[in-house]
Amino acid sequence: MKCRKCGRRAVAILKAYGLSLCERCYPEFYLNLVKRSIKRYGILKPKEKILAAVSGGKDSSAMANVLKKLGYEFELLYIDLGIDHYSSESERAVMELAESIDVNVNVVRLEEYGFTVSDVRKRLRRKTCSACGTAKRYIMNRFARENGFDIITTGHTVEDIVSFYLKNVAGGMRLWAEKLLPRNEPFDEKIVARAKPLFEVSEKENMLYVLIESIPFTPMECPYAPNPEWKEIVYEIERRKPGFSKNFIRGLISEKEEFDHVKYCRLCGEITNRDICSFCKLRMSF
Ligand code: Q46
Ligand code: ZN
Repeated sequence: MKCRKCGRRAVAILKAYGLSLCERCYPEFYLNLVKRSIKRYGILKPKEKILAAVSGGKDSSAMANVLKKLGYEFELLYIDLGIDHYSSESERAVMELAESIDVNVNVVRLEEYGFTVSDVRKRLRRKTCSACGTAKRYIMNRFARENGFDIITTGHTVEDIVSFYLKNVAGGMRLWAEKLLPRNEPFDEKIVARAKPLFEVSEKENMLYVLIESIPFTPMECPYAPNPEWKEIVYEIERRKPGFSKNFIRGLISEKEEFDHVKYCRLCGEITNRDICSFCKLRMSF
């Protein structure tokens, strides 16, 4: 297959966009993709002091590189969770990444708080990921606040968001959760805003970007990672219906926006998201 832009051999076959690109044209496409979402959803604001949380994996490494290329000023935060070889390998990748983009990197070790994720694994076993998530959120927020950062960015992808949503719905949990939004504003002065610059980007797109651009990352997976069954479901739907995940989250966001802008019908005063409610509109046709 040939590159749609220049006719060279295509390496990126992007079914969601009906597009094939070569390794020279793909990075530009990717940068524009992220730039567009940041703008469209107001994910980052000018002059914010950004703390980019990185894990050493492909997604957050792609995020840090793209923020740099788009001209943002930021520092990195790596949290050493104390997961044996996985943590040391991740830290090595983060140090290489920081050097490649010439950005300051901060390291916080969970051990400083008296335990590691491996300790959690030994004692609480099944709750490893939820405890690890609690520790990461706590450290990110506290570090950012104490060091004067305005916003924390994470490398969450479109698959993270869609799989989280489906899992919640299937488990009978409430549909609306902060985790689904591209940006969360703080509701208290102790909380630092959070943003997901890659929330419209897929893991495959990140992988292509880090490989083509030779961005340092580790392919190693956390040994405690749970069975990725919900993500596999999302990949399977995406395989059969290319573009599903992106359309899905765009739909979620616009639904949320409508929800946030509750209005009252000009004619009857009932709740609606327009000027005149659909019932009154219906009545008007009789
Ligand atoms: S939560 Fe669970 Fe991750 Fe923590 S214990 Fe490993 S897999 S690192 S994203
Ligand atoms: Zn090309």
